Amino acid sequence: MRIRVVNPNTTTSMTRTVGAAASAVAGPGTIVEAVNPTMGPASIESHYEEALAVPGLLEQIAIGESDGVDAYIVACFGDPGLDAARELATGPVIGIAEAGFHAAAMLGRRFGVVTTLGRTVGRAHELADRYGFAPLVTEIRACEVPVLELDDPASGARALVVEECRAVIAGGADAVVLGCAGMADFCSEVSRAIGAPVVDGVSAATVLAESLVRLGLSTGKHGEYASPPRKQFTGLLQDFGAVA
Ligand code: 5HY
Repeated sequence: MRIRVVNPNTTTSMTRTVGAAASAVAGPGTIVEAVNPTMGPASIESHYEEALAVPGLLEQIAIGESDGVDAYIVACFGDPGLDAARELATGPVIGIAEAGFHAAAMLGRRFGVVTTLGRTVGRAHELADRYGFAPLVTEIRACEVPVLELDDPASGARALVVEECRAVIAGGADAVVLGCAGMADFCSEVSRAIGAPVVDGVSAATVLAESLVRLGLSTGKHGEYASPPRKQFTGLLQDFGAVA
């Protein structure tokens, strides 16, 4: 099977990070392809950047459909464009927040989240609510390291994430979800440091996508996620009318 991991921002080093995380857990029969748009924000840390990342994400989904991809992962913790991607895709489309929450919910009574900037905490709460996990979430904390500084040793990101994850466990959570695709390569180190389960949404989404494909399951296309109606688009988006 072919799973396409779409990093919706345009930073190729993050695309390599999420591709490596997905490939590390994918089964022998799974081909993992990590991609990112050529247009859009270098990172997604605001509603504005999230909105402007969606056209590039959808372009990658459309390309995946013509390539015969079996499932997709939206590798950004805001799960940007997830619903629109499901309208374009045949196979399952899984967001890393969605996957992380589902996995963490099976590891204990309650879980917490550690994300990047405090301004993205509200979005994470909104997603937990949408996916039905709000009653299980103890808290959502921010390490206050910008996405693009996570892999800069000078940022002290790893130590800060450990500190915030330790606080989440001290606060009564049984597990922690990492709130950024760029933290995917922190997961094992942080879990060892705090002595508690830490979930990386990229890895969780990969194994969930594989399982759904293996079960022969795909996105339901008879209702809300049916292909969008064909329509004229103009200006910068003029080519998106042909995508649907
Ligand atoms: C992510 N932003 O996973 C989110 C993290 C965040 O560019 N990739 C990004 O801060 O919401």
